[in-house]
Amino acid sequence: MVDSLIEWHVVQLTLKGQEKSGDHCLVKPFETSVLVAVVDGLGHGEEAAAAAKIAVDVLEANARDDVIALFKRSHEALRGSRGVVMSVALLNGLEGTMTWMGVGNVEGLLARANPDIKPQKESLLIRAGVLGGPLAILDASIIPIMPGDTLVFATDGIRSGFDEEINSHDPPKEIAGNIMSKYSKDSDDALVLVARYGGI
Ligand SMILES: [Mn+2]
Repeated sequence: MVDSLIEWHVVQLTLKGQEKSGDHCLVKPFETSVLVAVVDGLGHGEEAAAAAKIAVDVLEANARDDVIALFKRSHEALRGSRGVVMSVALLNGLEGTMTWMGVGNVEGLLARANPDIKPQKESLLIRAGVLGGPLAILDASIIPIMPGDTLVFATDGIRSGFDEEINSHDPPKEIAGNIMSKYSKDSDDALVLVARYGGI
């Protein structure tokens, strides 16, 4: 799919025997920015899916808030639920920046299109905790992004090490498909979202 700022694709797999996946995502485009989020409800099945939906609904309804506020609101709304882990990125086309943040273990990776930029790949620093449960103090980071850069979010139904699949010449759909087919576990729901920044 192509939104104003990014070309993106999501692939997901529901754990065998479950009707619903506990892994959800949201891509919310604005005129000059786009919010990208991946949420994993704790455990799997119905209750995990319900918790993930609460988080996505909060993000959707408050998408113009800053990233830390989004996590705080989600945390409040999730009290009494299973809880979720979540990673979020806000790509700002006017400033050429990405603010990203994670709690729990939704892995985030940014791969650079320009081969001269060091480092070529950056990992999202994730804080320990569960939204709706015990939580460390929140922390977001902001980095510059350039057209062609590729952002990947993956839930823990995907094994680590998939960064080898990320490059700037393959379309997001192909990258997402390759990661899912080579790195998905059989023991959990799995979701991988790939977004390529196009700039304004
Ligand atoms: Mn999971």
